[in-house]
Amino acid sequence: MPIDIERREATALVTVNRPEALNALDVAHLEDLHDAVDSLRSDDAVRAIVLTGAGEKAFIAGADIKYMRDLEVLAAREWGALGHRIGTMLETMPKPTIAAVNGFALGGGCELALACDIRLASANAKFGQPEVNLGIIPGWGGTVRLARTTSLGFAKELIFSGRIVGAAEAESRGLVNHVYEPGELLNAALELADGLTAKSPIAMAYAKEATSLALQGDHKEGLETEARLFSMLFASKDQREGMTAFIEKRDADFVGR
Ligand code: DAK
Repeated sequence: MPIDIERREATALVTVNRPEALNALDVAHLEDLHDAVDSLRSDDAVRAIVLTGAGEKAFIAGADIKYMRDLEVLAAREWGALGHRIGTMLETMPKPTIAAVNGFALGGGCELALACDIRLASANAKFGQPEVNLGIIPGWGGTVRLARTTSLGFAKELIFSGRIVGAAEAESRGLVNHVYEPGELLNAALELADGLTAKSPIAMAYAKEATSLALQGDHKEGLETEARLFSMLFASKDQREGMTAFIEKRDADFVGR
């Protein structure tokens, strides 16, 4: 299968499976990744998603350069739109998405990691937007999300120069949340995801919706959205259950309503 989906209770592990090409995304892999993310997005049994790459060398080494070389303008536009749809789904679906970056995350690979809510990396991970070396620019959200996640100056430096950075520098810039030894990364990502699946899914969805507004749109509107979502949770069973569980000194059993 181009993309493997492994369900581990409420966590879905999605693996791009093309290690012989460092998990570069050709049409089959990009379309399959789109369908996988789309189906998990609307599956209520799935409460968190971990995205990674097969093998020990790469997360995703970008869009497939051999495929893209002969694209014409309209086909390039469609190719860009498909990658954008995946990024937007990862970014906006009402459940957390975690990138477990286990090696090269270049070009489109870095962009898909950036579309996830949280990025964990192995110590051998490498990040970059080297599109400029191919005569193009990032086309799956990198120009916007890299700047929003790190800083405008750092994003411009990486995008203009194509420079590849290691995990330690990525961590120091806020591009990744934590760095692990390669053998520990996947377990750490799954453990984090499993922990998030135990929270109230409705509180998680609202937390993601409100926090995602932090760096976009109007500040006042963001605060109003937070206030609206916060108060709406007081109509949920999960708010009553979470607070009752605290008072009764037991674990909460959330139902997502
Ligand atoms: N595409 C196709 N094949 C790739 C690939 C890629 N991005 N990356 C690696 N491979 C393949 C290699 O061709 C090689 O296959 P064979 O030649 O053996 O058949 C195999 O993977 C192993 O790679 P290497 O032999 O090169 O391995 P090394 O360890 O020596 O080097 C490397 C690893 C990651 C430094 C090197 O492979 C590399 O530089 N790869 C390219 C990285 C890159 O430039 N990535 C960004 C791609 S551009 C758009 C929207 C989005 C995009 C574009 C347009 N529109 C809106 C239109 C996105 C663009 C990109 O992602």
